Parts: sequence; structure tokens; C-alpha cells
Amino acid sequence: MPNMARTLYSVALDFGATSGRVILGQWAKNRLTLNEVHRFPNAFQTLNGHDYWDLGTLWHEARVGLQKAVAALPRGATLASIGVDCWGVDFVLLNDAGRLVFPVHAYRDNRSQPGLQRLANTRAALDRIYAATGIPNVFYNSSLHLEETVAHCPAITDLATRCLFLPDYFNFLLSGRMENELTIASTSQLLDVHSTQWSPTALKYFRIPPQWFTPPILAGTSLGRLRPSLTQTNPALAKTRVIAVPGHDTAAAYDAMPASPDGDDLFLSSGTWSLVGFESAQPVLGREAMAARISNERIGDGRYRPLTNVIGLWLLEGTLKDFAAHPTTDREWATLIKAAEKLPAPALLLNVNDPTFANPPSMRAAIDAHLKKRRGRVPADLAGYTRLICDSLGRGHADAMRAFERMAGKKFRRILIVGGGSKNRLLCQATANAAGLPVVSFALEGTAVGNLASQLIAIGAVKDLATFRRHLGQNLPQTIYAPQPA
Ligand code: LFR
Repeated sequence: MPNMARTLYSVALDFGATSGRVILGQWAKNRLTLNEVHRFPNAFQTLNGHDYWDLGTLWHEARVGLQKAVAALPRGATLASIGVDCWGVDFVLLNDAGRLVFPVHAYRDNRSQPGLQRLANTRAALDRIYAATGIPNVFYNSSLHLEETVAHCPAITDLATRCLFLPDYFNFLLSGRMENELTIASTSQLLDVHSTQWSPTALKYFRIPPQWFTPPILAGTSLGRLRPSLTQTNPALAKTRVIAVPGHDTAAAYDAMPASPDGDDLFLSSGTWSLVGFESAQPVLGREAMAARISNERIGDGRYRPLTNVIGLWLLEGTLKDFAAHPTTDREWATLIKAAEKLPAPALLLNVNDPTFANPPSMRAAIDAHLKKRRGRVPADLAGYTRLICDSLGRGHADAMRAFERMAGKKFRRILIVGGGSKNRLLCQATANAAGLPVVSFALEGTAVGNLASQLIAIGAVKDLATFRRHLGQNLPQTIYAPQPA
């Protein structure tokens, strides 16, 4: 048990689908300080019509970041622990020696479309899978991608002995241990919603070999020391423990929410996706929940995070690519947001659930086509698109909130927002207006903070998550957006 009075150093490896970060956390006197030592872009690459992740580059960046973290330590200090969180659903297939036996596809690859349609058209199976897993039928589910792999490459059942989700795989590269962690397992649509075991119903339906998985471990489990090849006899890393934190970035971000203990806060982790949800002791199930695409993902300790994936700032990230001049600095962003704020509210908002926005060749063209189909006016410039996207997301967030209130019999009092979108004034205000609730925005790297929180609890520096949140809330700058009348 570490001495609580001592300063502790831990590293969060935080892999996002569009960028990654390596963050050195310092814990002293009940206060967490972050030092982003490394940031790198991430993107899937398309080969012959399919989308793949470049894991070699991601691992290289993680190692560069780890070296920079060590270099940033004060003289004589050591790294207590390291943890990995990552976007959800994507996985690797391995043999016993830990070698990759299948290329790593990205979840936006359209290979899951036939399986998605088949399940959507089979009412009985659709109900059965939702009742078993609590996860709706969505194109990115690991279940559909694994189903496609097994169906189109049957030899894979001889080649692969193990399926690890990406944070599990990075944990393996760090520690040498192959484990499936619960939060990331819960994004697959293969976990039993009523236990912490794999679902035989789902594995059978998607024809996925059950032996590819082991019983999920809870977040906070120690996976042992770093592999010797990584410590390179560096005394700062000699005793570093690899902790299986909530491997799903959204679970990590939710852990970082400085929520009130009475459970009245709705959470919004806003980045490439908008993840709108709350913490609950029970899942939210049934026909209506399935129709509202409520996803009963898990918290590190096994409880539930019913949430809805709203398409998020992916809409804006995609649209920006279609404009030669787009903002890159904070200042240019502020100018764009200000111009968008000045515009009149759009007469017609986007239906943010339209599947054509998932992975279009041009987002601007997809938005234009969507508007024209519904006889809406196409925006004149980038400010116009920005306004339209933020207002549409605001309404999408509010719709998700109302569905939760109806189905879980709750009433939310605040919306807490973390992630890149928490800095977007227009988005925060649009959300407050559509929901009729105050939006509290925290200047917080939610995913990295939740990752570090889990490590600090695991190594005994913090008692539990409630204690961590209390300490965090005391030192955190926040901005409150009150709802404005229309
Ligand atoms: C956010 C996220 C979402 C997940 C999506 C796909 O980064 O993890 O929670 O649904 O990416 O993995």
C-alpha cells in the first residue's frame, strides 16, 4: 500500500479513433495534475474498399509517449502504474503465441451491413439479442464484425485462439497477460446483460467461438509489471504496474464525471461521438428501450451505464474536410463559433440518427442530400453548417434524455459535459436550450482522468470512486449554460 502522503505518478494511454494522448498524472495532496506529454493523430486507412487500423503506428506512439512521460518525471521519481483506455468495439484475433492472425478492421467498415440488415429484419432474433445483451443492433457492434469474419474466412476458427478488444490487446503488449476487461467487453453485444459473463445466446446467433473469450475481469485488476523489454532496465519503470482500467474510453470518461451522489445528473461525453447516459444499478430493457437504441454498457465495477450514441462531432469533423479553409487554432475556432452563433436558428434540423451520416465519402454532400430530401435549405457557408450541426446535436441530446426519463422513471436536474465538445459554447448552449436544463461544462480530459482514477484506486492511493469524484469536483473550473427561452 503506497504512502498516501507521497506524490504518485501514473500514465494514461488514451487512444481515440481520431487522436491519441499519453498523459502523465501526478497525484499529491488529493489533487490530480495532468501533463499531456504526447499527442498523435489517428485514422483508419482504406485498402480495396475496407477500413483498417494501423496498430503498429499506435503502439509506436504509445512507446514514444511512455518515454516522454519518464523523461518528464522529477529526478529519482518512479512510475507507479500505467493504464489503457480506447474507443469501443474493435478487436484483434490472436493465436496462443500472441500473433495477429487477421487484419484489424475499423468499426466504420461497411462489412457489417448485411448482418445488420439481416438482424434488423428478424423481429424474434432482434428481441432475443436485445433481451440477452441489452445492446441494440448497430453497424459498429463487434458481434456483427466478428460474424462477418467467421462467415467469410471460416479458416479463422483454426487460426485464432483468442479475441482481445483493443485496450485488452494493448494491456497484453504492456504486461504479457491476455484478459478481457468488463467495460470494453460490454460494448461487443456479446456479454450477458444480467451477469458479467459472455452471452451463450449471442455467441450462438453470431456463430462466434466461445473459446475466444475468457471471463471478463473487473476494472482495477492488476495485470502485473511491465514486460522487461519495455522497462529496458530503466529504474523509473522497474516497479510500474499495469492496471486494467475501464478499457472503454466512454466508461473511463463517465468515471471522471464530478457527479452529485444523488444520481440526478445526466452525463454527456462529447467528442467524435456524443455519449448521452447515466449510471444505474439496473439495465433499461424492453421494446421501447430497444427502439430508442439504449445501450446498456457497463461501469468498471459491473453496474450499468445506459446510454445512447448520438452521432456527435463526427458530423462537424467530416464537414470541415470539405472546406479548404477551416479552423486549426483555438482562435480560429472561436471566430467560427462566434459567426455561427450570430446566425438565425435553422428552420429545419438534421435527423442525427440518419444512417447516411455513419461513413459517407463527403459529409457535406450527405448533409445537403439529407436536407434536400426533406425540403430544407442548404447552409451557405461553414458557419451555417456549424450552427446546423450544433443545434441538431443539441436536440439529439435532449431526445435521448427524454427517452431515459420516460423509461427509467427519472428526472435529471443537470447535464454534465466533458470531452472536446465541452469547449464548444454553441453545442453546450444548444443542448441546454433543447433539454431545458443547465449544462455544466468541465474543462476536463474525461477519458484520461477516469483512466488515472481507476489506477489510483487500484494502487490504494484513493479509497473509491466517490472519494475521487469529491476531490476532483473541489478543484475543477466549470462553466454553466442556463437554458434560454426560444
Ligand atoms: C467513443 C466510443 C463510443 C463507441 C464508439 C465506437 O470513443 O468508444 O462509446 O460506441 O466509440 O467504438
